[in-house]
Amino acid sequence: MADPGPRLVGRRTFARAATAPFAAALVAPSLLRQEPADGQLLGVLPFRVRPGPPFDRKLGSGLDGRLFTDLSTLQPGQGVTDTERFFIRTAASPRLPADWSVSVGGLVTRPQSFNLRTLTDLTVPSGTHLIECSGNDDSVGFGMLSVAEWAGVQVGHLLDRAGVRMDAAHVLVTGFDDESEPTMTSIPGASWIFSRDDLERAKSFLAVRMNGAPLTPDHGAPVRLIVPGWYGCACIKWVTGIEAVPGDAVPTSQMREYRSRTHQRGTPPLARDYEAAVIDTTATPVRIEKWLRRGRPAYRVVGVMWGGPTPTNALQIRFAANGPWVAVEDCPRPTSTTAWTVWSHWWQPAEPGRYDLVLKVADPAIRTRRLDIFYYVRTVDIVDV
Ligand SMILES: Nc1nc2c(c(=O)[nH]1)N[C@H]1C(S)=C(S)[C@@H](COP(=O)(O)O)O[C@H]1N2
Ligand SMILES: [Mo]
Repeated sequence: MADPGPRLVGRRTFARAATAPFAAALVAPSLLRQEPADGQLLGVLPFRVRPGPPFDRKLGSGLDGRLFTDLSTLQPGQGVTDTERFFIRTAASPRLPADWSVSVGGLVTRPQSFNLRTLTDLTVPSGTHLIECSGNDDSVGFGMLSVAEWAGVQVGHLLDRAGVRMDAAHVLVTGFDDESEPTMTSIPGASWIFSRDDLERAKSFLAVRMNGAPLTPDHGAPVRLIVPGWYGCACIKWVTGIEAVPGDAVPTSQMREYRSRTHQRGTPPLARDYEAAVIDTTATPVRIEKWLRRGRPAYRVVGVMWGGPTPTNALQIRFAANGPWVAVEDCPRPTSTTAWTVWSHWWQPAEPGRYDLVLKVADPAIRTRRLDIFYYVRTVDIVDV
C-alpha cells in the first residue's frame, strides 16, 4: 500500500471512506459546539495509518464477528455510543439457549438460580460506563472503545442472596460457551475470576439493559457482566453462572489469553496473583480539523480521555519529540471516570511536516501505563501552515 500522503477530505477521499476509514469523513460544521465565529471548517485530516477495516458496521459473525466504532465523529459532551455503533468484540452464537437462568453456587450456603424475570425485577439504573477491549489498537482506529448507559443487578447482591461463605475469597463468572462453533480469531468460552473485594469495589453488576433497551444478542443478551473501570475481556457476555471459589483457584483460559494485554507480569500461577485488569487514565486524538481562521489555516485536535480511578484535567499534549508539553486547552474535568471526556486543542504548527501527537497526564499520582509506552500516539502530515 503506497503512502496516500497528506490530503484534505474532498470528493475523492469521501468516496474512499467506506473502504479506508482513516480517510475520515467530513464533519459538518454545524455539529461542532465550539465553532469559532471567525473561522470556517475546511475538513478533517486523516491520521497516518495503514487502511484498516470499515467502521460502524458489523463484519463477520459468531466468534469472529466484529464491529469497530468510529471515534472520529465524537462531539464535545457526547456521553454514549448508539447501540448499533457500540463496538463488538465477539458476536453472538446462533445457538444461545432460549430459556436462560444464572446459577449462583460454589462456596455458598444457598445455591440457587436466578431466572430472567427475577433478574429484571431486581434491575436498577447502573450508570454510564465505557468498555474498552484490552486489544484495542491503532489498526482499528482505537475503535474498540464505546460507552453506554446500563441497568442491571449488583453481583454482590446475588452473592448475598446465595449466602456466600467467608472462605470464598474469589468469584468465577462464566459466559455461554459454544464449543460447536469453529473460529479463526478467538478461543471459545469466556470466564474470569475476581477477588470479592475487586468486584465489590468496582460496583460490578450483571447488566440486562443497555441504552434504555434490553441487551442485544451481540452485547451479551440476555445478561452480561460489567466491571466498571476494567478492560472488556473481564466483562463476560451471556453470563450463565457465578461461582464462589477458594483462593487457590487457577486462572481461566480467558485470563491467560489476555495476560499481557491486561499488564500482568509474567505468568501468574493462581487467579489471586493477577492484578486487577483496570484501564489506566489515557487519552488519544480522534480527529484533526483543518480550519480557515483570519485568512490562515488553523488546526484543532479533538480527542478523548478515559480510564483511571481519579478524575483529572491535567492533560498535556506534545507535537514533536523535543517540543514542549502544553496543557490541553479545553479539557473538562469529568465528575467520574467510568465514561469518557471529549477534549480539544487549537494547534498552529510552525512548519509543514510530520507530527506525532503524544499525550500525558501532568500528575505523578495518576498511573498511565499505556500513555507511558506511547500506545495511543497518532501521526499526521501537515502540508499547509
Ligand atoms: N462470553 C463471552 N464474553 C465476552 C467475550 C467473549 O468472547 N465471550 N469477549 C470479551 C471481550 S474480549 C470484550 S472486549 C468484551 C466486548 O464487549 P462488546 O462486544 O459488547 O463490546 O466482551 C467480553 N466478553
Ligand atoms: Mo477484549
